[in-house]
Amino acid sequence: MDFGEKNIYASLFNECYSTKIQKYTYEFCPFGKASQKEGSSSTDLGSFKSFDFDNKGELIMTFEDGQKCWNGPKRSANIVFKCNTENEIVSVQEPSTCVYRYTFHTPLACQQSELDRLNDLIQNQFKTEL
Ligand code: MAN
Repeated sequence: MDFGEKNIYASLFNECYSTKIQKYTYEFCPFGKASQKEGSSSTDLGSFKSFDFDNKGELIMTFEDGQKCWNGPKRSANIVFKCNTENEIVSVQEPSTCVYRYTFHTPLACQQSELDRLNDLIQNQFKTEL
């Protein structure tokens, strides 16, 4: 498995994240399972299948073979990783019934170009203060 440059994504092993969004609490454990909870009931949204970069260079983690949807497919989830300061699920959509899309913020997804841009901002700030 590809854990990214310097294997940084391996640090997500055995971690789980969850966020309450309206009536559901959405959870996922990278390399484990994704679920949707409501009160004491939990619906399986799938198990970890793959870890790929899309055409925008964003990392997508795919979970498949979850609990079957009434009159529909087995539930599945795609987790889109975006560069930000905290590890946090910030939104979950259901673009088609029983197909879920999480947006997950993590500093692990920051590319060198984004770090360079931040560095430029800091340098410029410093210059104007001198
Ligand atoms: C539950 C939830 C929903 C899903 C429906 C489908 O209510 O899992 O997200 O759309 O089942 O019947």
